Amino acid sequence: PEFDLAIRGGTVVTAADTMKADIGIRDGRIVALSASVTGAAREIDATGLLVLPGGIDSHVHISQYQGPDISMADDFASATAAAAAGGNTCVMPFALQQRGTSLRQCVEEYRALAEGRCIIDTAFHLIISDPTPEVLGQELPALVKDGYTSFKVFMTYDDLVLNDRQLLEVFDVARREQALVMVHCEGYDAIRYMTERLERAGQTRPFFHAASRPQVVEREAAHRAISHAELVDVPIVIVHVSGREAMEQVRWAQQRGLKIYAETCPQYITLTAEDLDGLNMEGAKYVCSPPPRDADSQAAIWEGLTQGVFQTFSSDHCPFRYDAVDGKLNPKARTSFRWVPNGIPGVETRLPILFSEGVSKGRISLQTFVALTATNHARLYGLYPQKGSIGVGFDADITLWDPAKRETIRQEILHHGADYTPWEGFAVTGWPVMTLSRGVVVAEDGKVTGAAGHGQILSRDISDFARPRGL
Ligand code: DUC
Ligand code: ZN
Ligand code: ZN
Ligand code: ZN
Repeated sequence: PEFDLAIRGGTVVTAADTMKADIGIRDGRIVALSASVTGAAREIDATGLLVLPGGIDSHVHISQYQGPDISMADDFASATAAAAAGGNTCVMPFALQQRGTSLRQCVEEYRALAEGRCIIDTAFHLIISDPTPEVLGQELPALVKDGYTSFKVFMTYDDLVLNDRQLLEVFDVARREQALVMVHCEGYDAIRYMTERLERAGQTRPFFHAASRPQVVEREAAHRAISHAELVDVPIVIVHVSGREAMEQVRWAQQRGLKIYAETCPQYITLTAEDLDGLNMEGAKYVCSPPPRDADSQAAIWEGLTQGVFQTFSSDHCPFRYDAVDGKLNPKARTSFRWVPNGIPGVETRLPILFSEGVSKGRISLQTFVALTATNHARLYGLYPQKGSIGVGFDADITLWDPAKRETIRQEILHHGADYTPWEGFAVTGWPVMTLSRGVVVAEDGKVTGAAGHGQILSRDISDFARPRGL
């Protein structure tokens, strides 16, 4: 047969178009897109379904080292299984440099954890916590050439924070190597000050996590990161923008012609700081950074999503078990919010939440949905045109989507390693029915069918979006 597989009768959606078309697949790639594709060894009937580029989640944390007493709830097998069940075909986790260690060695350790375990394709960003002359001068340039073309830096956290000079030095390397820097914008000193003030007042429940890092803390850091990026003339991505104030900083910078890109996440359109106010310690289930804000901020995030301020909508999947000594309620966490690990699980629920709240409720088009969940991730991080769209030559990374299916998000239907979901009981319209990774069905009707090891570890190209303004 001419094709290994044909997907027939569906409605193909890309970031540009919606069209009735059949897809022909050979050797894991899309080789035909036309009104009718026949002559395939196998056919999938997509009548009544949307045929979408598989979701790409460019911000997930998997098996990331959290210190001696805390463990992440997912390994590469469970995280990629959950991702596949949620309609994703590619995830981008982080290889974290621990201070005092070689970046290259850290990368090899994370690769070893992922090797042979992934169900869908995976590509690592780097986290730079110790920008020594060796890291800046040799290791980073070499790693960029090896396909690690983006790295994240933090403006807070004891073990990760970079000072302004270090931030500038990393930006400078990024400019020279045309790598893309993702910046976690929250100010270290302001958080320390607020945390100690709250603790002195006995305000230590998880609820006060949000009060310890209000919007002004994120806004100030976003402004500082943007200003440093302007000084160096380097494009950057402001990740996990949580509310109006940081969104307005990004919009202001974009209007000035700066190459400032931005990401937001499901928690910032669906949760608020009130969710941290659960009975007793339940609020710990919602502790993430930046924290969810309020209704006005949710409206601002929608403005940003519809006006093009945000290029990507990622999960920031960062899973910890709630009821576990190495998770949300570790012994120290019971004494103060300061010790509750920051992060929530969400890789499996990202697409349904944005589809339901965005497309089904008429806030965004199908094209915007695809751009925000797949195409822009591939373009921004150097996987385009291998991934991120449906067209001849792309990997056959495809999700069949039922736009009318109603589902209620519940822990019992999910595949992640966490023991809860922040969206328990959340009703959605629109759900993935089948996920294909390079032409192989890896999830179908809520069952993961892909084999660990099918997913490959990808290296990425230099991104066009990382080109400085002057070049
Ligand atoms: N930053 C992230 O990107 N994820 C989880 C926690 C954090 O601070
Ligand atoms: Zn993180
Ligand atoms: Zn972060
Ligand atoms: Zn994150």
